[in-house]
Amino acid sequence: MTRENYLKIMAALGAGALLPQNLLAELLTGEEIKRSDFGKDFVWGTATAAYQIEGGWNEDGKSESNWDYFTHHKHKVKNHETGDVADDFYRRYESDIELMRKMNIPAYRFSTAWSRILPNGTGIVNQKGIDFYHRVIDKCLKENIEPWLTCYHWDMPQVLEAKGGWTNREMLKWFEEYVTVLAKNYGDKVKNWMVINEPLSFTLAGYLGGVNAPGTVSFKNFYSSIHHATMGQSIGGRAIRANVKNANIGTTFVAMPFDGWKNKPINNEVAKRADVIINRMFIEPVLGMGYPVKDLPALKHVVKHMKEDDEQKIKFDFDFIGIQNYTRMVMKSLALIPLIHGLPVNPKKVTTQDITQMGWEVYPEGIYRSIKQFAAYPGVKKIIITENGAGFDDVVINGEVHDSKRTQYIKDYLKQILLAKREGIDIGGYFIWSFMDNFEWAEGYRPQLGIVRVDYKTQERIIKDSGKWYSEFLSGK
Ligand code: GCO
Repeated sequence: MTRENYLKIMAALGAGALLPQNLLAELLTGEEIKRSDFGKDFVWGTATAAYQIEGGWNEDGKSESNWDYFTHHKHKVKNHETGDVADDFYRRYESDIELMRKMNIPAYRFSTAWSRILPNGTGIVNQKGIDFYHRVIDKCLKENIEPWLTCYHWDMPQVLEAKGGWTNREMLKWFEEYVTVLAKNYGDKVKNWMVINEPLSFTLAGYLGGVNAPGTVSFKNFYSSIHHATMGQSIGGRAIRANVKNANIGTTFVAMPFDGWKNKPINNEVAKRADVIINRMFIEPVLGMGYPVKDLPALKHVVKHMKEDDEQKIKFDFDFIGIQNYTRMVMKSLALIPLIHGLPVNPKKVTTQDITQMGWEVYPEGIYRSIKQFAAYPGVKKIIITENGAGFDDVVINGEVHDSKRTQYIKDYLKQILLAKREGIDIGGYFIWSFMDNFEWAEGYRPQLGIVRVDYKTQERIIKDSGKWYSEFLSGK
């Protein structure tokens, strides 16, 4: 989500002072990181999501998804762009996975499109959809790339969204059925699973902010979808546990630190409220801590949706927690704004560092702080960085992309991850967002977050300098 969209949402929602920079980080300055610094078992990968790369939106029995519907009918995406073709991964998955291999990338995080698997949302399974992901998974295995499967990265069959999607409690059954189909079909081959990608994003941006599918602007929808998505995490986790032997099960969250502008108490309070919404709301119930209502009384509107047994069913013992960090936000009080009573300050005011195409401050310490915050929960066993990356304006010069800012970004964030690891936190892996440029939701195709460039006219791929750096780093010791 861009900063502008965050602002819109924060404005609807109700949304700092700079913490001193992490002193310890200075210890790392100048040190070149090596793959071996992270240990032998550390998982290195890149990530994508179905709707952002696949295209083939109505091929082989796939039904219309909520994102197909949203891009075709709501015209809220920049330049009215759609994922109809995207990176054409549906046809090019073989050469794309071969490219990953060529780049020495050992793990690939991708998601499946519910609308390919169960076009009606529930019921009849579409064998051609099932087969597509078998081919993707088999190709990964053949190339010695470990598949990491995300069950839900924001796209569902439109028939279900039309019934309210995550705002409808029936979703708990629909979702369980879908995840069970995935687990039963792919469980022999795929051992690493993530249930839901960033529940915050589709509940906040989709049901309240109106900028993602389905595009509603409703507190009522927001509150009900929060509870059902939170439950979905555990329900999905249990469905995988029941059907996949030796599964490594996680789920992924937005993770970013919030500071109060100029460290003023009133702004720090805003930062605390934003922290509840963005970082705490979806994980704490799963860990058995309940919704953080004490720190944000408005969450009583979420709790209202709890039914008998939900308190038990909402818990799940995840093997790992995926955290996705790009930036941090500095918050300033604005009483009129509901819920959070503040807004993020323009990052230009808080940093002299680069701002990415998404309007996000480059803030490497943020990933360290988020890791520390999530690792502090006693119920969190292991952390995996399931997304991190940056969008910058890339230029092709003689068939090359010299994206030095992106390479520097990745190196600087990796140093901070190493720092947290050296403090004894169990961090199991790192996935760059993204393997290749792709459809960036409400922003369309302008933001380029890939380490591989995609020319959308020709579908040509060019490994950017950042991709070359990653591949060299991975081949090293
Ligand atoms: C997310 C999604 C990705 C985005 C990426 C850049 O975290 O928002 O998982 O699909 O493309 O984060 O915004």
